Amino acid sequence: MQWETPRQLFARSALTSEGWQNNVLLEISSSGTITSITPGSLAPSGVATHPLLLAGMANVHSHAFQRAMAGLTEIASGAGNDNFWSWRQVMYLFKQRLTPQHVEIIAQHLYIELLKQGYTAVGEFHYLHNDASGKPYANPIELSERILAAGKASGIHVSLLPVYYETSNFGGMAANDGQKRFTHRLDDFITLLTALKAKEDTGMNLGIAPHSLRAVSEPSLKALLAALPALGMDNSPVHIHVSEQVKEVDDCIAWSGKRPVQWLLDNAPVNSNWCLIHATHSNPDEVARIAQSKAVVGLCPTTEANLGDGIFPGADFLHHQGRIGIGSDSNVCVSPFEELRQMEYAQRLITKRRTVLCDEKTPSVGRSLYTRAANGGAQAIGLQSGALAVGKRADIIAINTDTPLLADKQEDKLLDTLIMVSQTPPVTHVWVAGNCVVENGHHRLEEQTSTAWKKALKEITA
Ligand code: NGQ
Ligand code: ZN
Repeated sequence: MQWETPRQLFARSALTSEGWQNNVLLEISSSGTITSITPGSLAPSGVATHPLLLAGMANVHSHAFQRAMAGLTEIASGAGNDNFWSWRQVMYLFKQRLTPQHVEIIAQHLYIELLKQGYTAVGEFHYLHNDASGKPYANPIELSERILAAGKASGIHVSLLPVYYETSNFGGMAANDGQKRFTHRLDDFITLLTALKAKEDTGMNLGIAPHSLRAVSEPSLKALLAALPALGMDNSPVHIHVSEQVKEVDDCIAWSGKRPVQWLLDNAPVNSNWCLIHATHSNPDEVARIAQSKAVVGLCPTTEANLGDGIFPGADFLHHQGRIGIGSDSNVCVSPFEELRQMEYAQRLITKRRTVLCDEKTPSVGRSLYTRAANGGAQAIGLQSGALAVGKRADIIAINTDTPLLADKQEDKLLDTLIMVSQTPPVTHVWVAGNCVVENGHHRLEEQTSTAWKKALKEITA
């Protein structure tokens, strides 16, 4: 599909890598890179004036199919002990009903929603690989291709993170029945990576996701990492769920004598290519070590709240200059602004302080959260984006500031209001690598996609 590529964008105000600038003219190359940023310009004739431009946000962690079960897991079972693990049982049943067509339409619908709310890229932690009986599809990359098709149709950038999954718990325990759509043998997984690597182009980049230390044995994790250079993936993103639940920490200690983050940092070459998803139950030593590794912690505040995970020690991590990104994970929330608000509020509730995730250099909570998550998010999914700067991808959003809450506010106060105050999402335009995919709040496929989504949901829940 051809999207319109403007060569110039003009804004009265823009948050660039140099800070806030006024009357900014941005020029974009035909390949979708920002080639110049000139503050103090006049709007060229025929070029629209946007009130406010920001770098688009990367969503570092999504399980697209879970968008279709949002709201369906909120009725108590009656036993009084609903938790992450009982939610997971429901999710395992739900995913059994999904056909490849369902996977594609759910993802396409989700990606349009993400774009309309201001995300310009998504790290899809993709672990549905097999059919409902656990057999590979005739085309073993069928479901990965469905995700990529959804990305193409929507126009969002997809960083595809195929999941390697083999065990049900630490120490090589066999995968259970609920996990049969996820599992591979290591050589088959490497074949899958080879096939997907050949599809890597401007619209997609490939990483890997060993699911968790629970789901991947130590020898397989090491063999998988050792296979990356031959695949041309030495610098590709590596994402892993780690230390999300207390039970996972306890099980890891029982298996190895170490906590999960500690075990990972001791046994894997964690560096700036890595993204540790959740890392919720990290102790002060682990927090300092993650920051030092330059890995990004992929925080998913709304899902972590929804699933009763706990709260990551964010204040301590920022104090160590730790890098963060945000993920919509189970997709109960599709707004980057709401995700960041929940992140800050969780920190306030646990520290009993205000204005937590910021520092003297960037005292605005909104600006601190936004710039950290945009930069860290781009790093985590391997994209040159996350800031308005020459040489970065033109992943950009425009905000309507002519609303009761935003009018008459400027710069940091504007961003603080956008993030910390609940309001109608004011994103008007979204460009992904320079292509305009949301225009005046509208995506050209939204009506037909929502019709297809409703039909799919009917089939799935029938
Ligand atoms: C997931 N959800 O991969 O969808 C997990 C549950 C698991 C989150 N981690 C499955 N939020 O961890 O085994
Ligand atoms: Zn997850």
